[in-house]
Amino acid sequence: MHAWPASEVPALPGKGRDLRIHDTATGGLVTLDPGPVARIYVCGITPYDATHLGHAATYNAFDLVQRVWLDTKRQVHYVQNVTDVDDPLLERAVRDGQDWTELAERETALFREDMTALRMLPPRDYIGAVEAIPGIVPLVERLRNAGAAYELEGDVYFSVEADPHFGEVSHLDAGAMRLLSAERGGDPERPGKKNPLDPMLWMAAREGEPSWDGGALGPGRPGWHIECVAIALDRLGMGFDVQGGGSDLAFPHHEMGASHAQALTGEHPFAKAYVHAGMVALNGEKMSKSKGNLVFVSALRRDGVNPAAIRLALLSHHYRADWEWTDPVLDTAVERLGRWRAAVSRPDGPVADGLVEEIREALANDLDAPSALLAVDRWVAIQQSDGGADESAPGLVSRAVDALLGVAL
Ligand code: 5CA
Ligand code: ZN
Repeated sequence: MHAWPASEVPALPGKGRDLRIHDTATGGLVTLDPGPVARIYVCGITPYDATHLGHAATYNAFDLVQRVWLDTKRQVHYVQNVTDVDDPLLERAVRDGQDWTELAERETALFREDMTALRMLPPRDYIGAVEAIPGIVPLVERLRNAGAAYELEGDVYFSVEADPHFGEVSHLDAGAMRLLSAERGGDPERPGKKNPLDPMLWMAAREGEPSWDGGALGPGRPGWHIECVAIALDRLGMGFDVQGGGSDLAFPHHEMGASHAQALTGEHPFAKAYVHAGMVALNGEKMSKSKGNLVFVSALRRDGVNPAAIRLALLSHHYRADWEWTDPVLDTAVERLGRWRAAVSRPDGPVADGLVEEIREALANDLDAPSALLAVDRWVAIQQSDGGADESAPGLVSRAVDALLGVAL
């Protein structure tokens, strides 16, 4: 699958700092030490509805990770999937009487447009679940041959006992796991499973649903977690730097994915850090496609809202916080964008080298974008009150805000 075009990342003087970030598995901050090519896998959308601000906030967090790494003069191998076949997508297609492939293609195209408008850097590999199926089948066969998977009425389940590290990503107790499993695509109540938490690896073909050749597994379609594992192992291999997504993916998705990969390879860990973004709410509830309480990026753009203002609204919240989208959040961002644009269009300003370091410091400290915005606000305020004679400063500020925060002034 093709991704979307990259916006240019302006070069900055000096070099950024190594990223310290919160890792769900250890429950604290870790300083990442990627090689010359940093490796990150970020879970992509299930394309049955347009990009909402919750998605945008999560992808914004991982775009910052990529920008911090680029600023340390590393390359970044960023992989993202598209869950272009799964229960909710098929259910939505049936509900609306449309072809599921057309629905997925249309919403993925809109997602690309939204990401481009928001200046999110694209992944190097953008891979759909459907195109990953030929790589998924042999992994499921291997798990079954190794005794880490079993068959139940034609479906194949992963046995969570096969991974001695199961539970070490989310650290939940069995009761919480069971509840979340039922809420998030699992089937803990199904009779005949060895452990109620065991997730499906391969679902035998169902009447009226699409299916693919599964070799010895028979025709069917892949489970959700193995999709991301197959893509990540194929493109990045074990022990990559960051597995990313919203906090609702910590369990079961990232827990199960880690266990699949660890059972397959006998190695640990799947990812060196598991990084999770907070949930964006609307009217007091998490924005979600299933609830329908959504603000779409494309709708805001259609209403004439500048994508740079949307991005500033996202950046004004710490990525790990749960927060609420409200009109004042956007109004503040629109006002800030105007102030910043006016400032960088002036012929001179206060020396900005220190500001660049402040932005770098804030982002390296667990992606503290709100502090980075406040640092820019301070430079703008000093320029307004005292002027400043450095003719190169407005250009430097503009380049730093673009390179590190993805906001074009
Ligand atoms: N396709 C799977 C991942 S493999 C999936 O979860 N798709 S999704 O479309 O439901 O979500 C895409 C990303 O947006 C996930 O990382 C999810 O955690 C995040 N996300 C969904 N809703 C919100 C929200 N309200 N706030 C913040 N992030 C959200
Ligand atoms: Zn995923």
